[in-house]
Amino acid sequence: MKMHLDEKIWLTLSFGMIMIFMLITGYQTFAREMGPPSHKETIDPQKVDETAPFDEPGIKKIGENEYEVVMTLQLFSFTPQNIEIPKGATVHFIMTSKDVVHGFEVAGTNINAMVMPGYVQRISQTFDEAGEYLVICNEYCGAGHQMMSTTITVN
Ligand SMILES: [Cu+2]
Repeated sequence: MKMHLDEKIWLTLSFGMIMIFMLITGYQTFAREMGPPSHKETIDPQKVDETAPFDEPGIKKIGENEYEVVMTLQLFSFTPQNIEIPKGATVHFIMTSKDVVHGFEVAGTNINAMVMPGYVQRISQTFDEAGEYLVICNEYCGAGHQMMSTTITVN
């Protein structure tokens, strides 16, 4: 098979680039442990109500202006509802779903996560600005999906 010199050059270049990208990604994932987390924290979605800490969803003060919010998501609500925290508080959300895949998006912040049945989702956020933040489910979860919302009030 006769190949044009230009074709050989481009083939070598593109193959080389793919190899370099794979090496960089592989190095970051395996040597630097920068890969996305996988199966980190699991839970039996049928037994959420009996499994700590989800047997007691709510807001808990755990330090100087630091709070822990244990939250369950279910068709079509967030538990607890209407969270209130003081300005500047750091909130650690610990969430799971009792049924299908839901979303946890806090408008006006960069919190935007999937909450899946069988998995525990953890997100920490410091609320430096006072106001009422709208929390919505952004994963279509059924006929009442558009009603699934709550608020976080920072004052
Ligand atoms: Cu939902």
